[in-house]
Amino acid sequence: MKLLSSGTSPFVRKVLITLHETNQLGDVEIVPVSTTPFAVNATVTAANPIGKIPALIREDGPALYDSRVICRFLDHRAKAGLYPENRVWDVLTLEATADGLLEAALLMVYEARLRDEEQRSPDWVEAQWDKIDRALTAVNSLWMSHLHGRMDMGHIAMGAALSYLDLRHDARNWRAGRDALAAWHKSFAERPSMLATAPQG
Ligand SMILES: N[C@@H](CCC(=O)N[C@@H](CS)C(=O)NCC(=O)O)C(=O)O
Repeated sequence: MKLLSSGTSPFVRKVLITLHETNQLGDVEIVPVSTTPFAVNATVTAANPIGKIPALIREDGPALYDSRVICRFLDHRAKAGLYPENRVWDVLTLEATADGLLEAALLMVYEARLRDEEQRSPDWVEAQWDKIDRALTAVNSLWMSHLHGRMDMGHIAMGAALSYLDLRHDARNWRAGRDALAAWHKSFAERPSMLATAPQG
């Protein structure tokens, strides 16, 4: 299998952490690509018509996307138990919260990098940050006991999301007033799978 990948994509990182945690890294060739909405990559669109990474190219079936589908596939393939039946809706909701936060964080980056100065909307950027702010507050108040339980895909998605905030939005100081979540992330970030997938490039 081939994983269309980039060294700084937090959605790719979710998949890489999952590959590490489920011991499947050796089954996947990492293929670095670069793609944005304005510089579409033909290798990516051949696998995923939406034009986004990660995409997982398989020998025995259509390419898989997006990160949620790929991670679920990898969990199923390894029988790793990252979506335990007794709390699967919680896991999926926490993963959706992390992914939603990440989508807003990425849109903020795209606004700054891909749009000309006169096209940018500071209000729109702040509205994206508001989504992130609400998500972080909700996780810090509602999800800490889940995060302190056995590791599942919710943990992996949240670990990747918080580390992306450190990478791209450090100045926003997401930890302020969220001691519980900050402490959880500090410990999760020390996992070998997190250390091995630190952003590159
Ligand atoms: N929901 C998707 C989001 C993936 C995504 O936004 N990937 C970014 C890189 S971090 C991308 O490929 N952007 C290119 C584009 O938006 O055209 C997933 O979970 O895989």
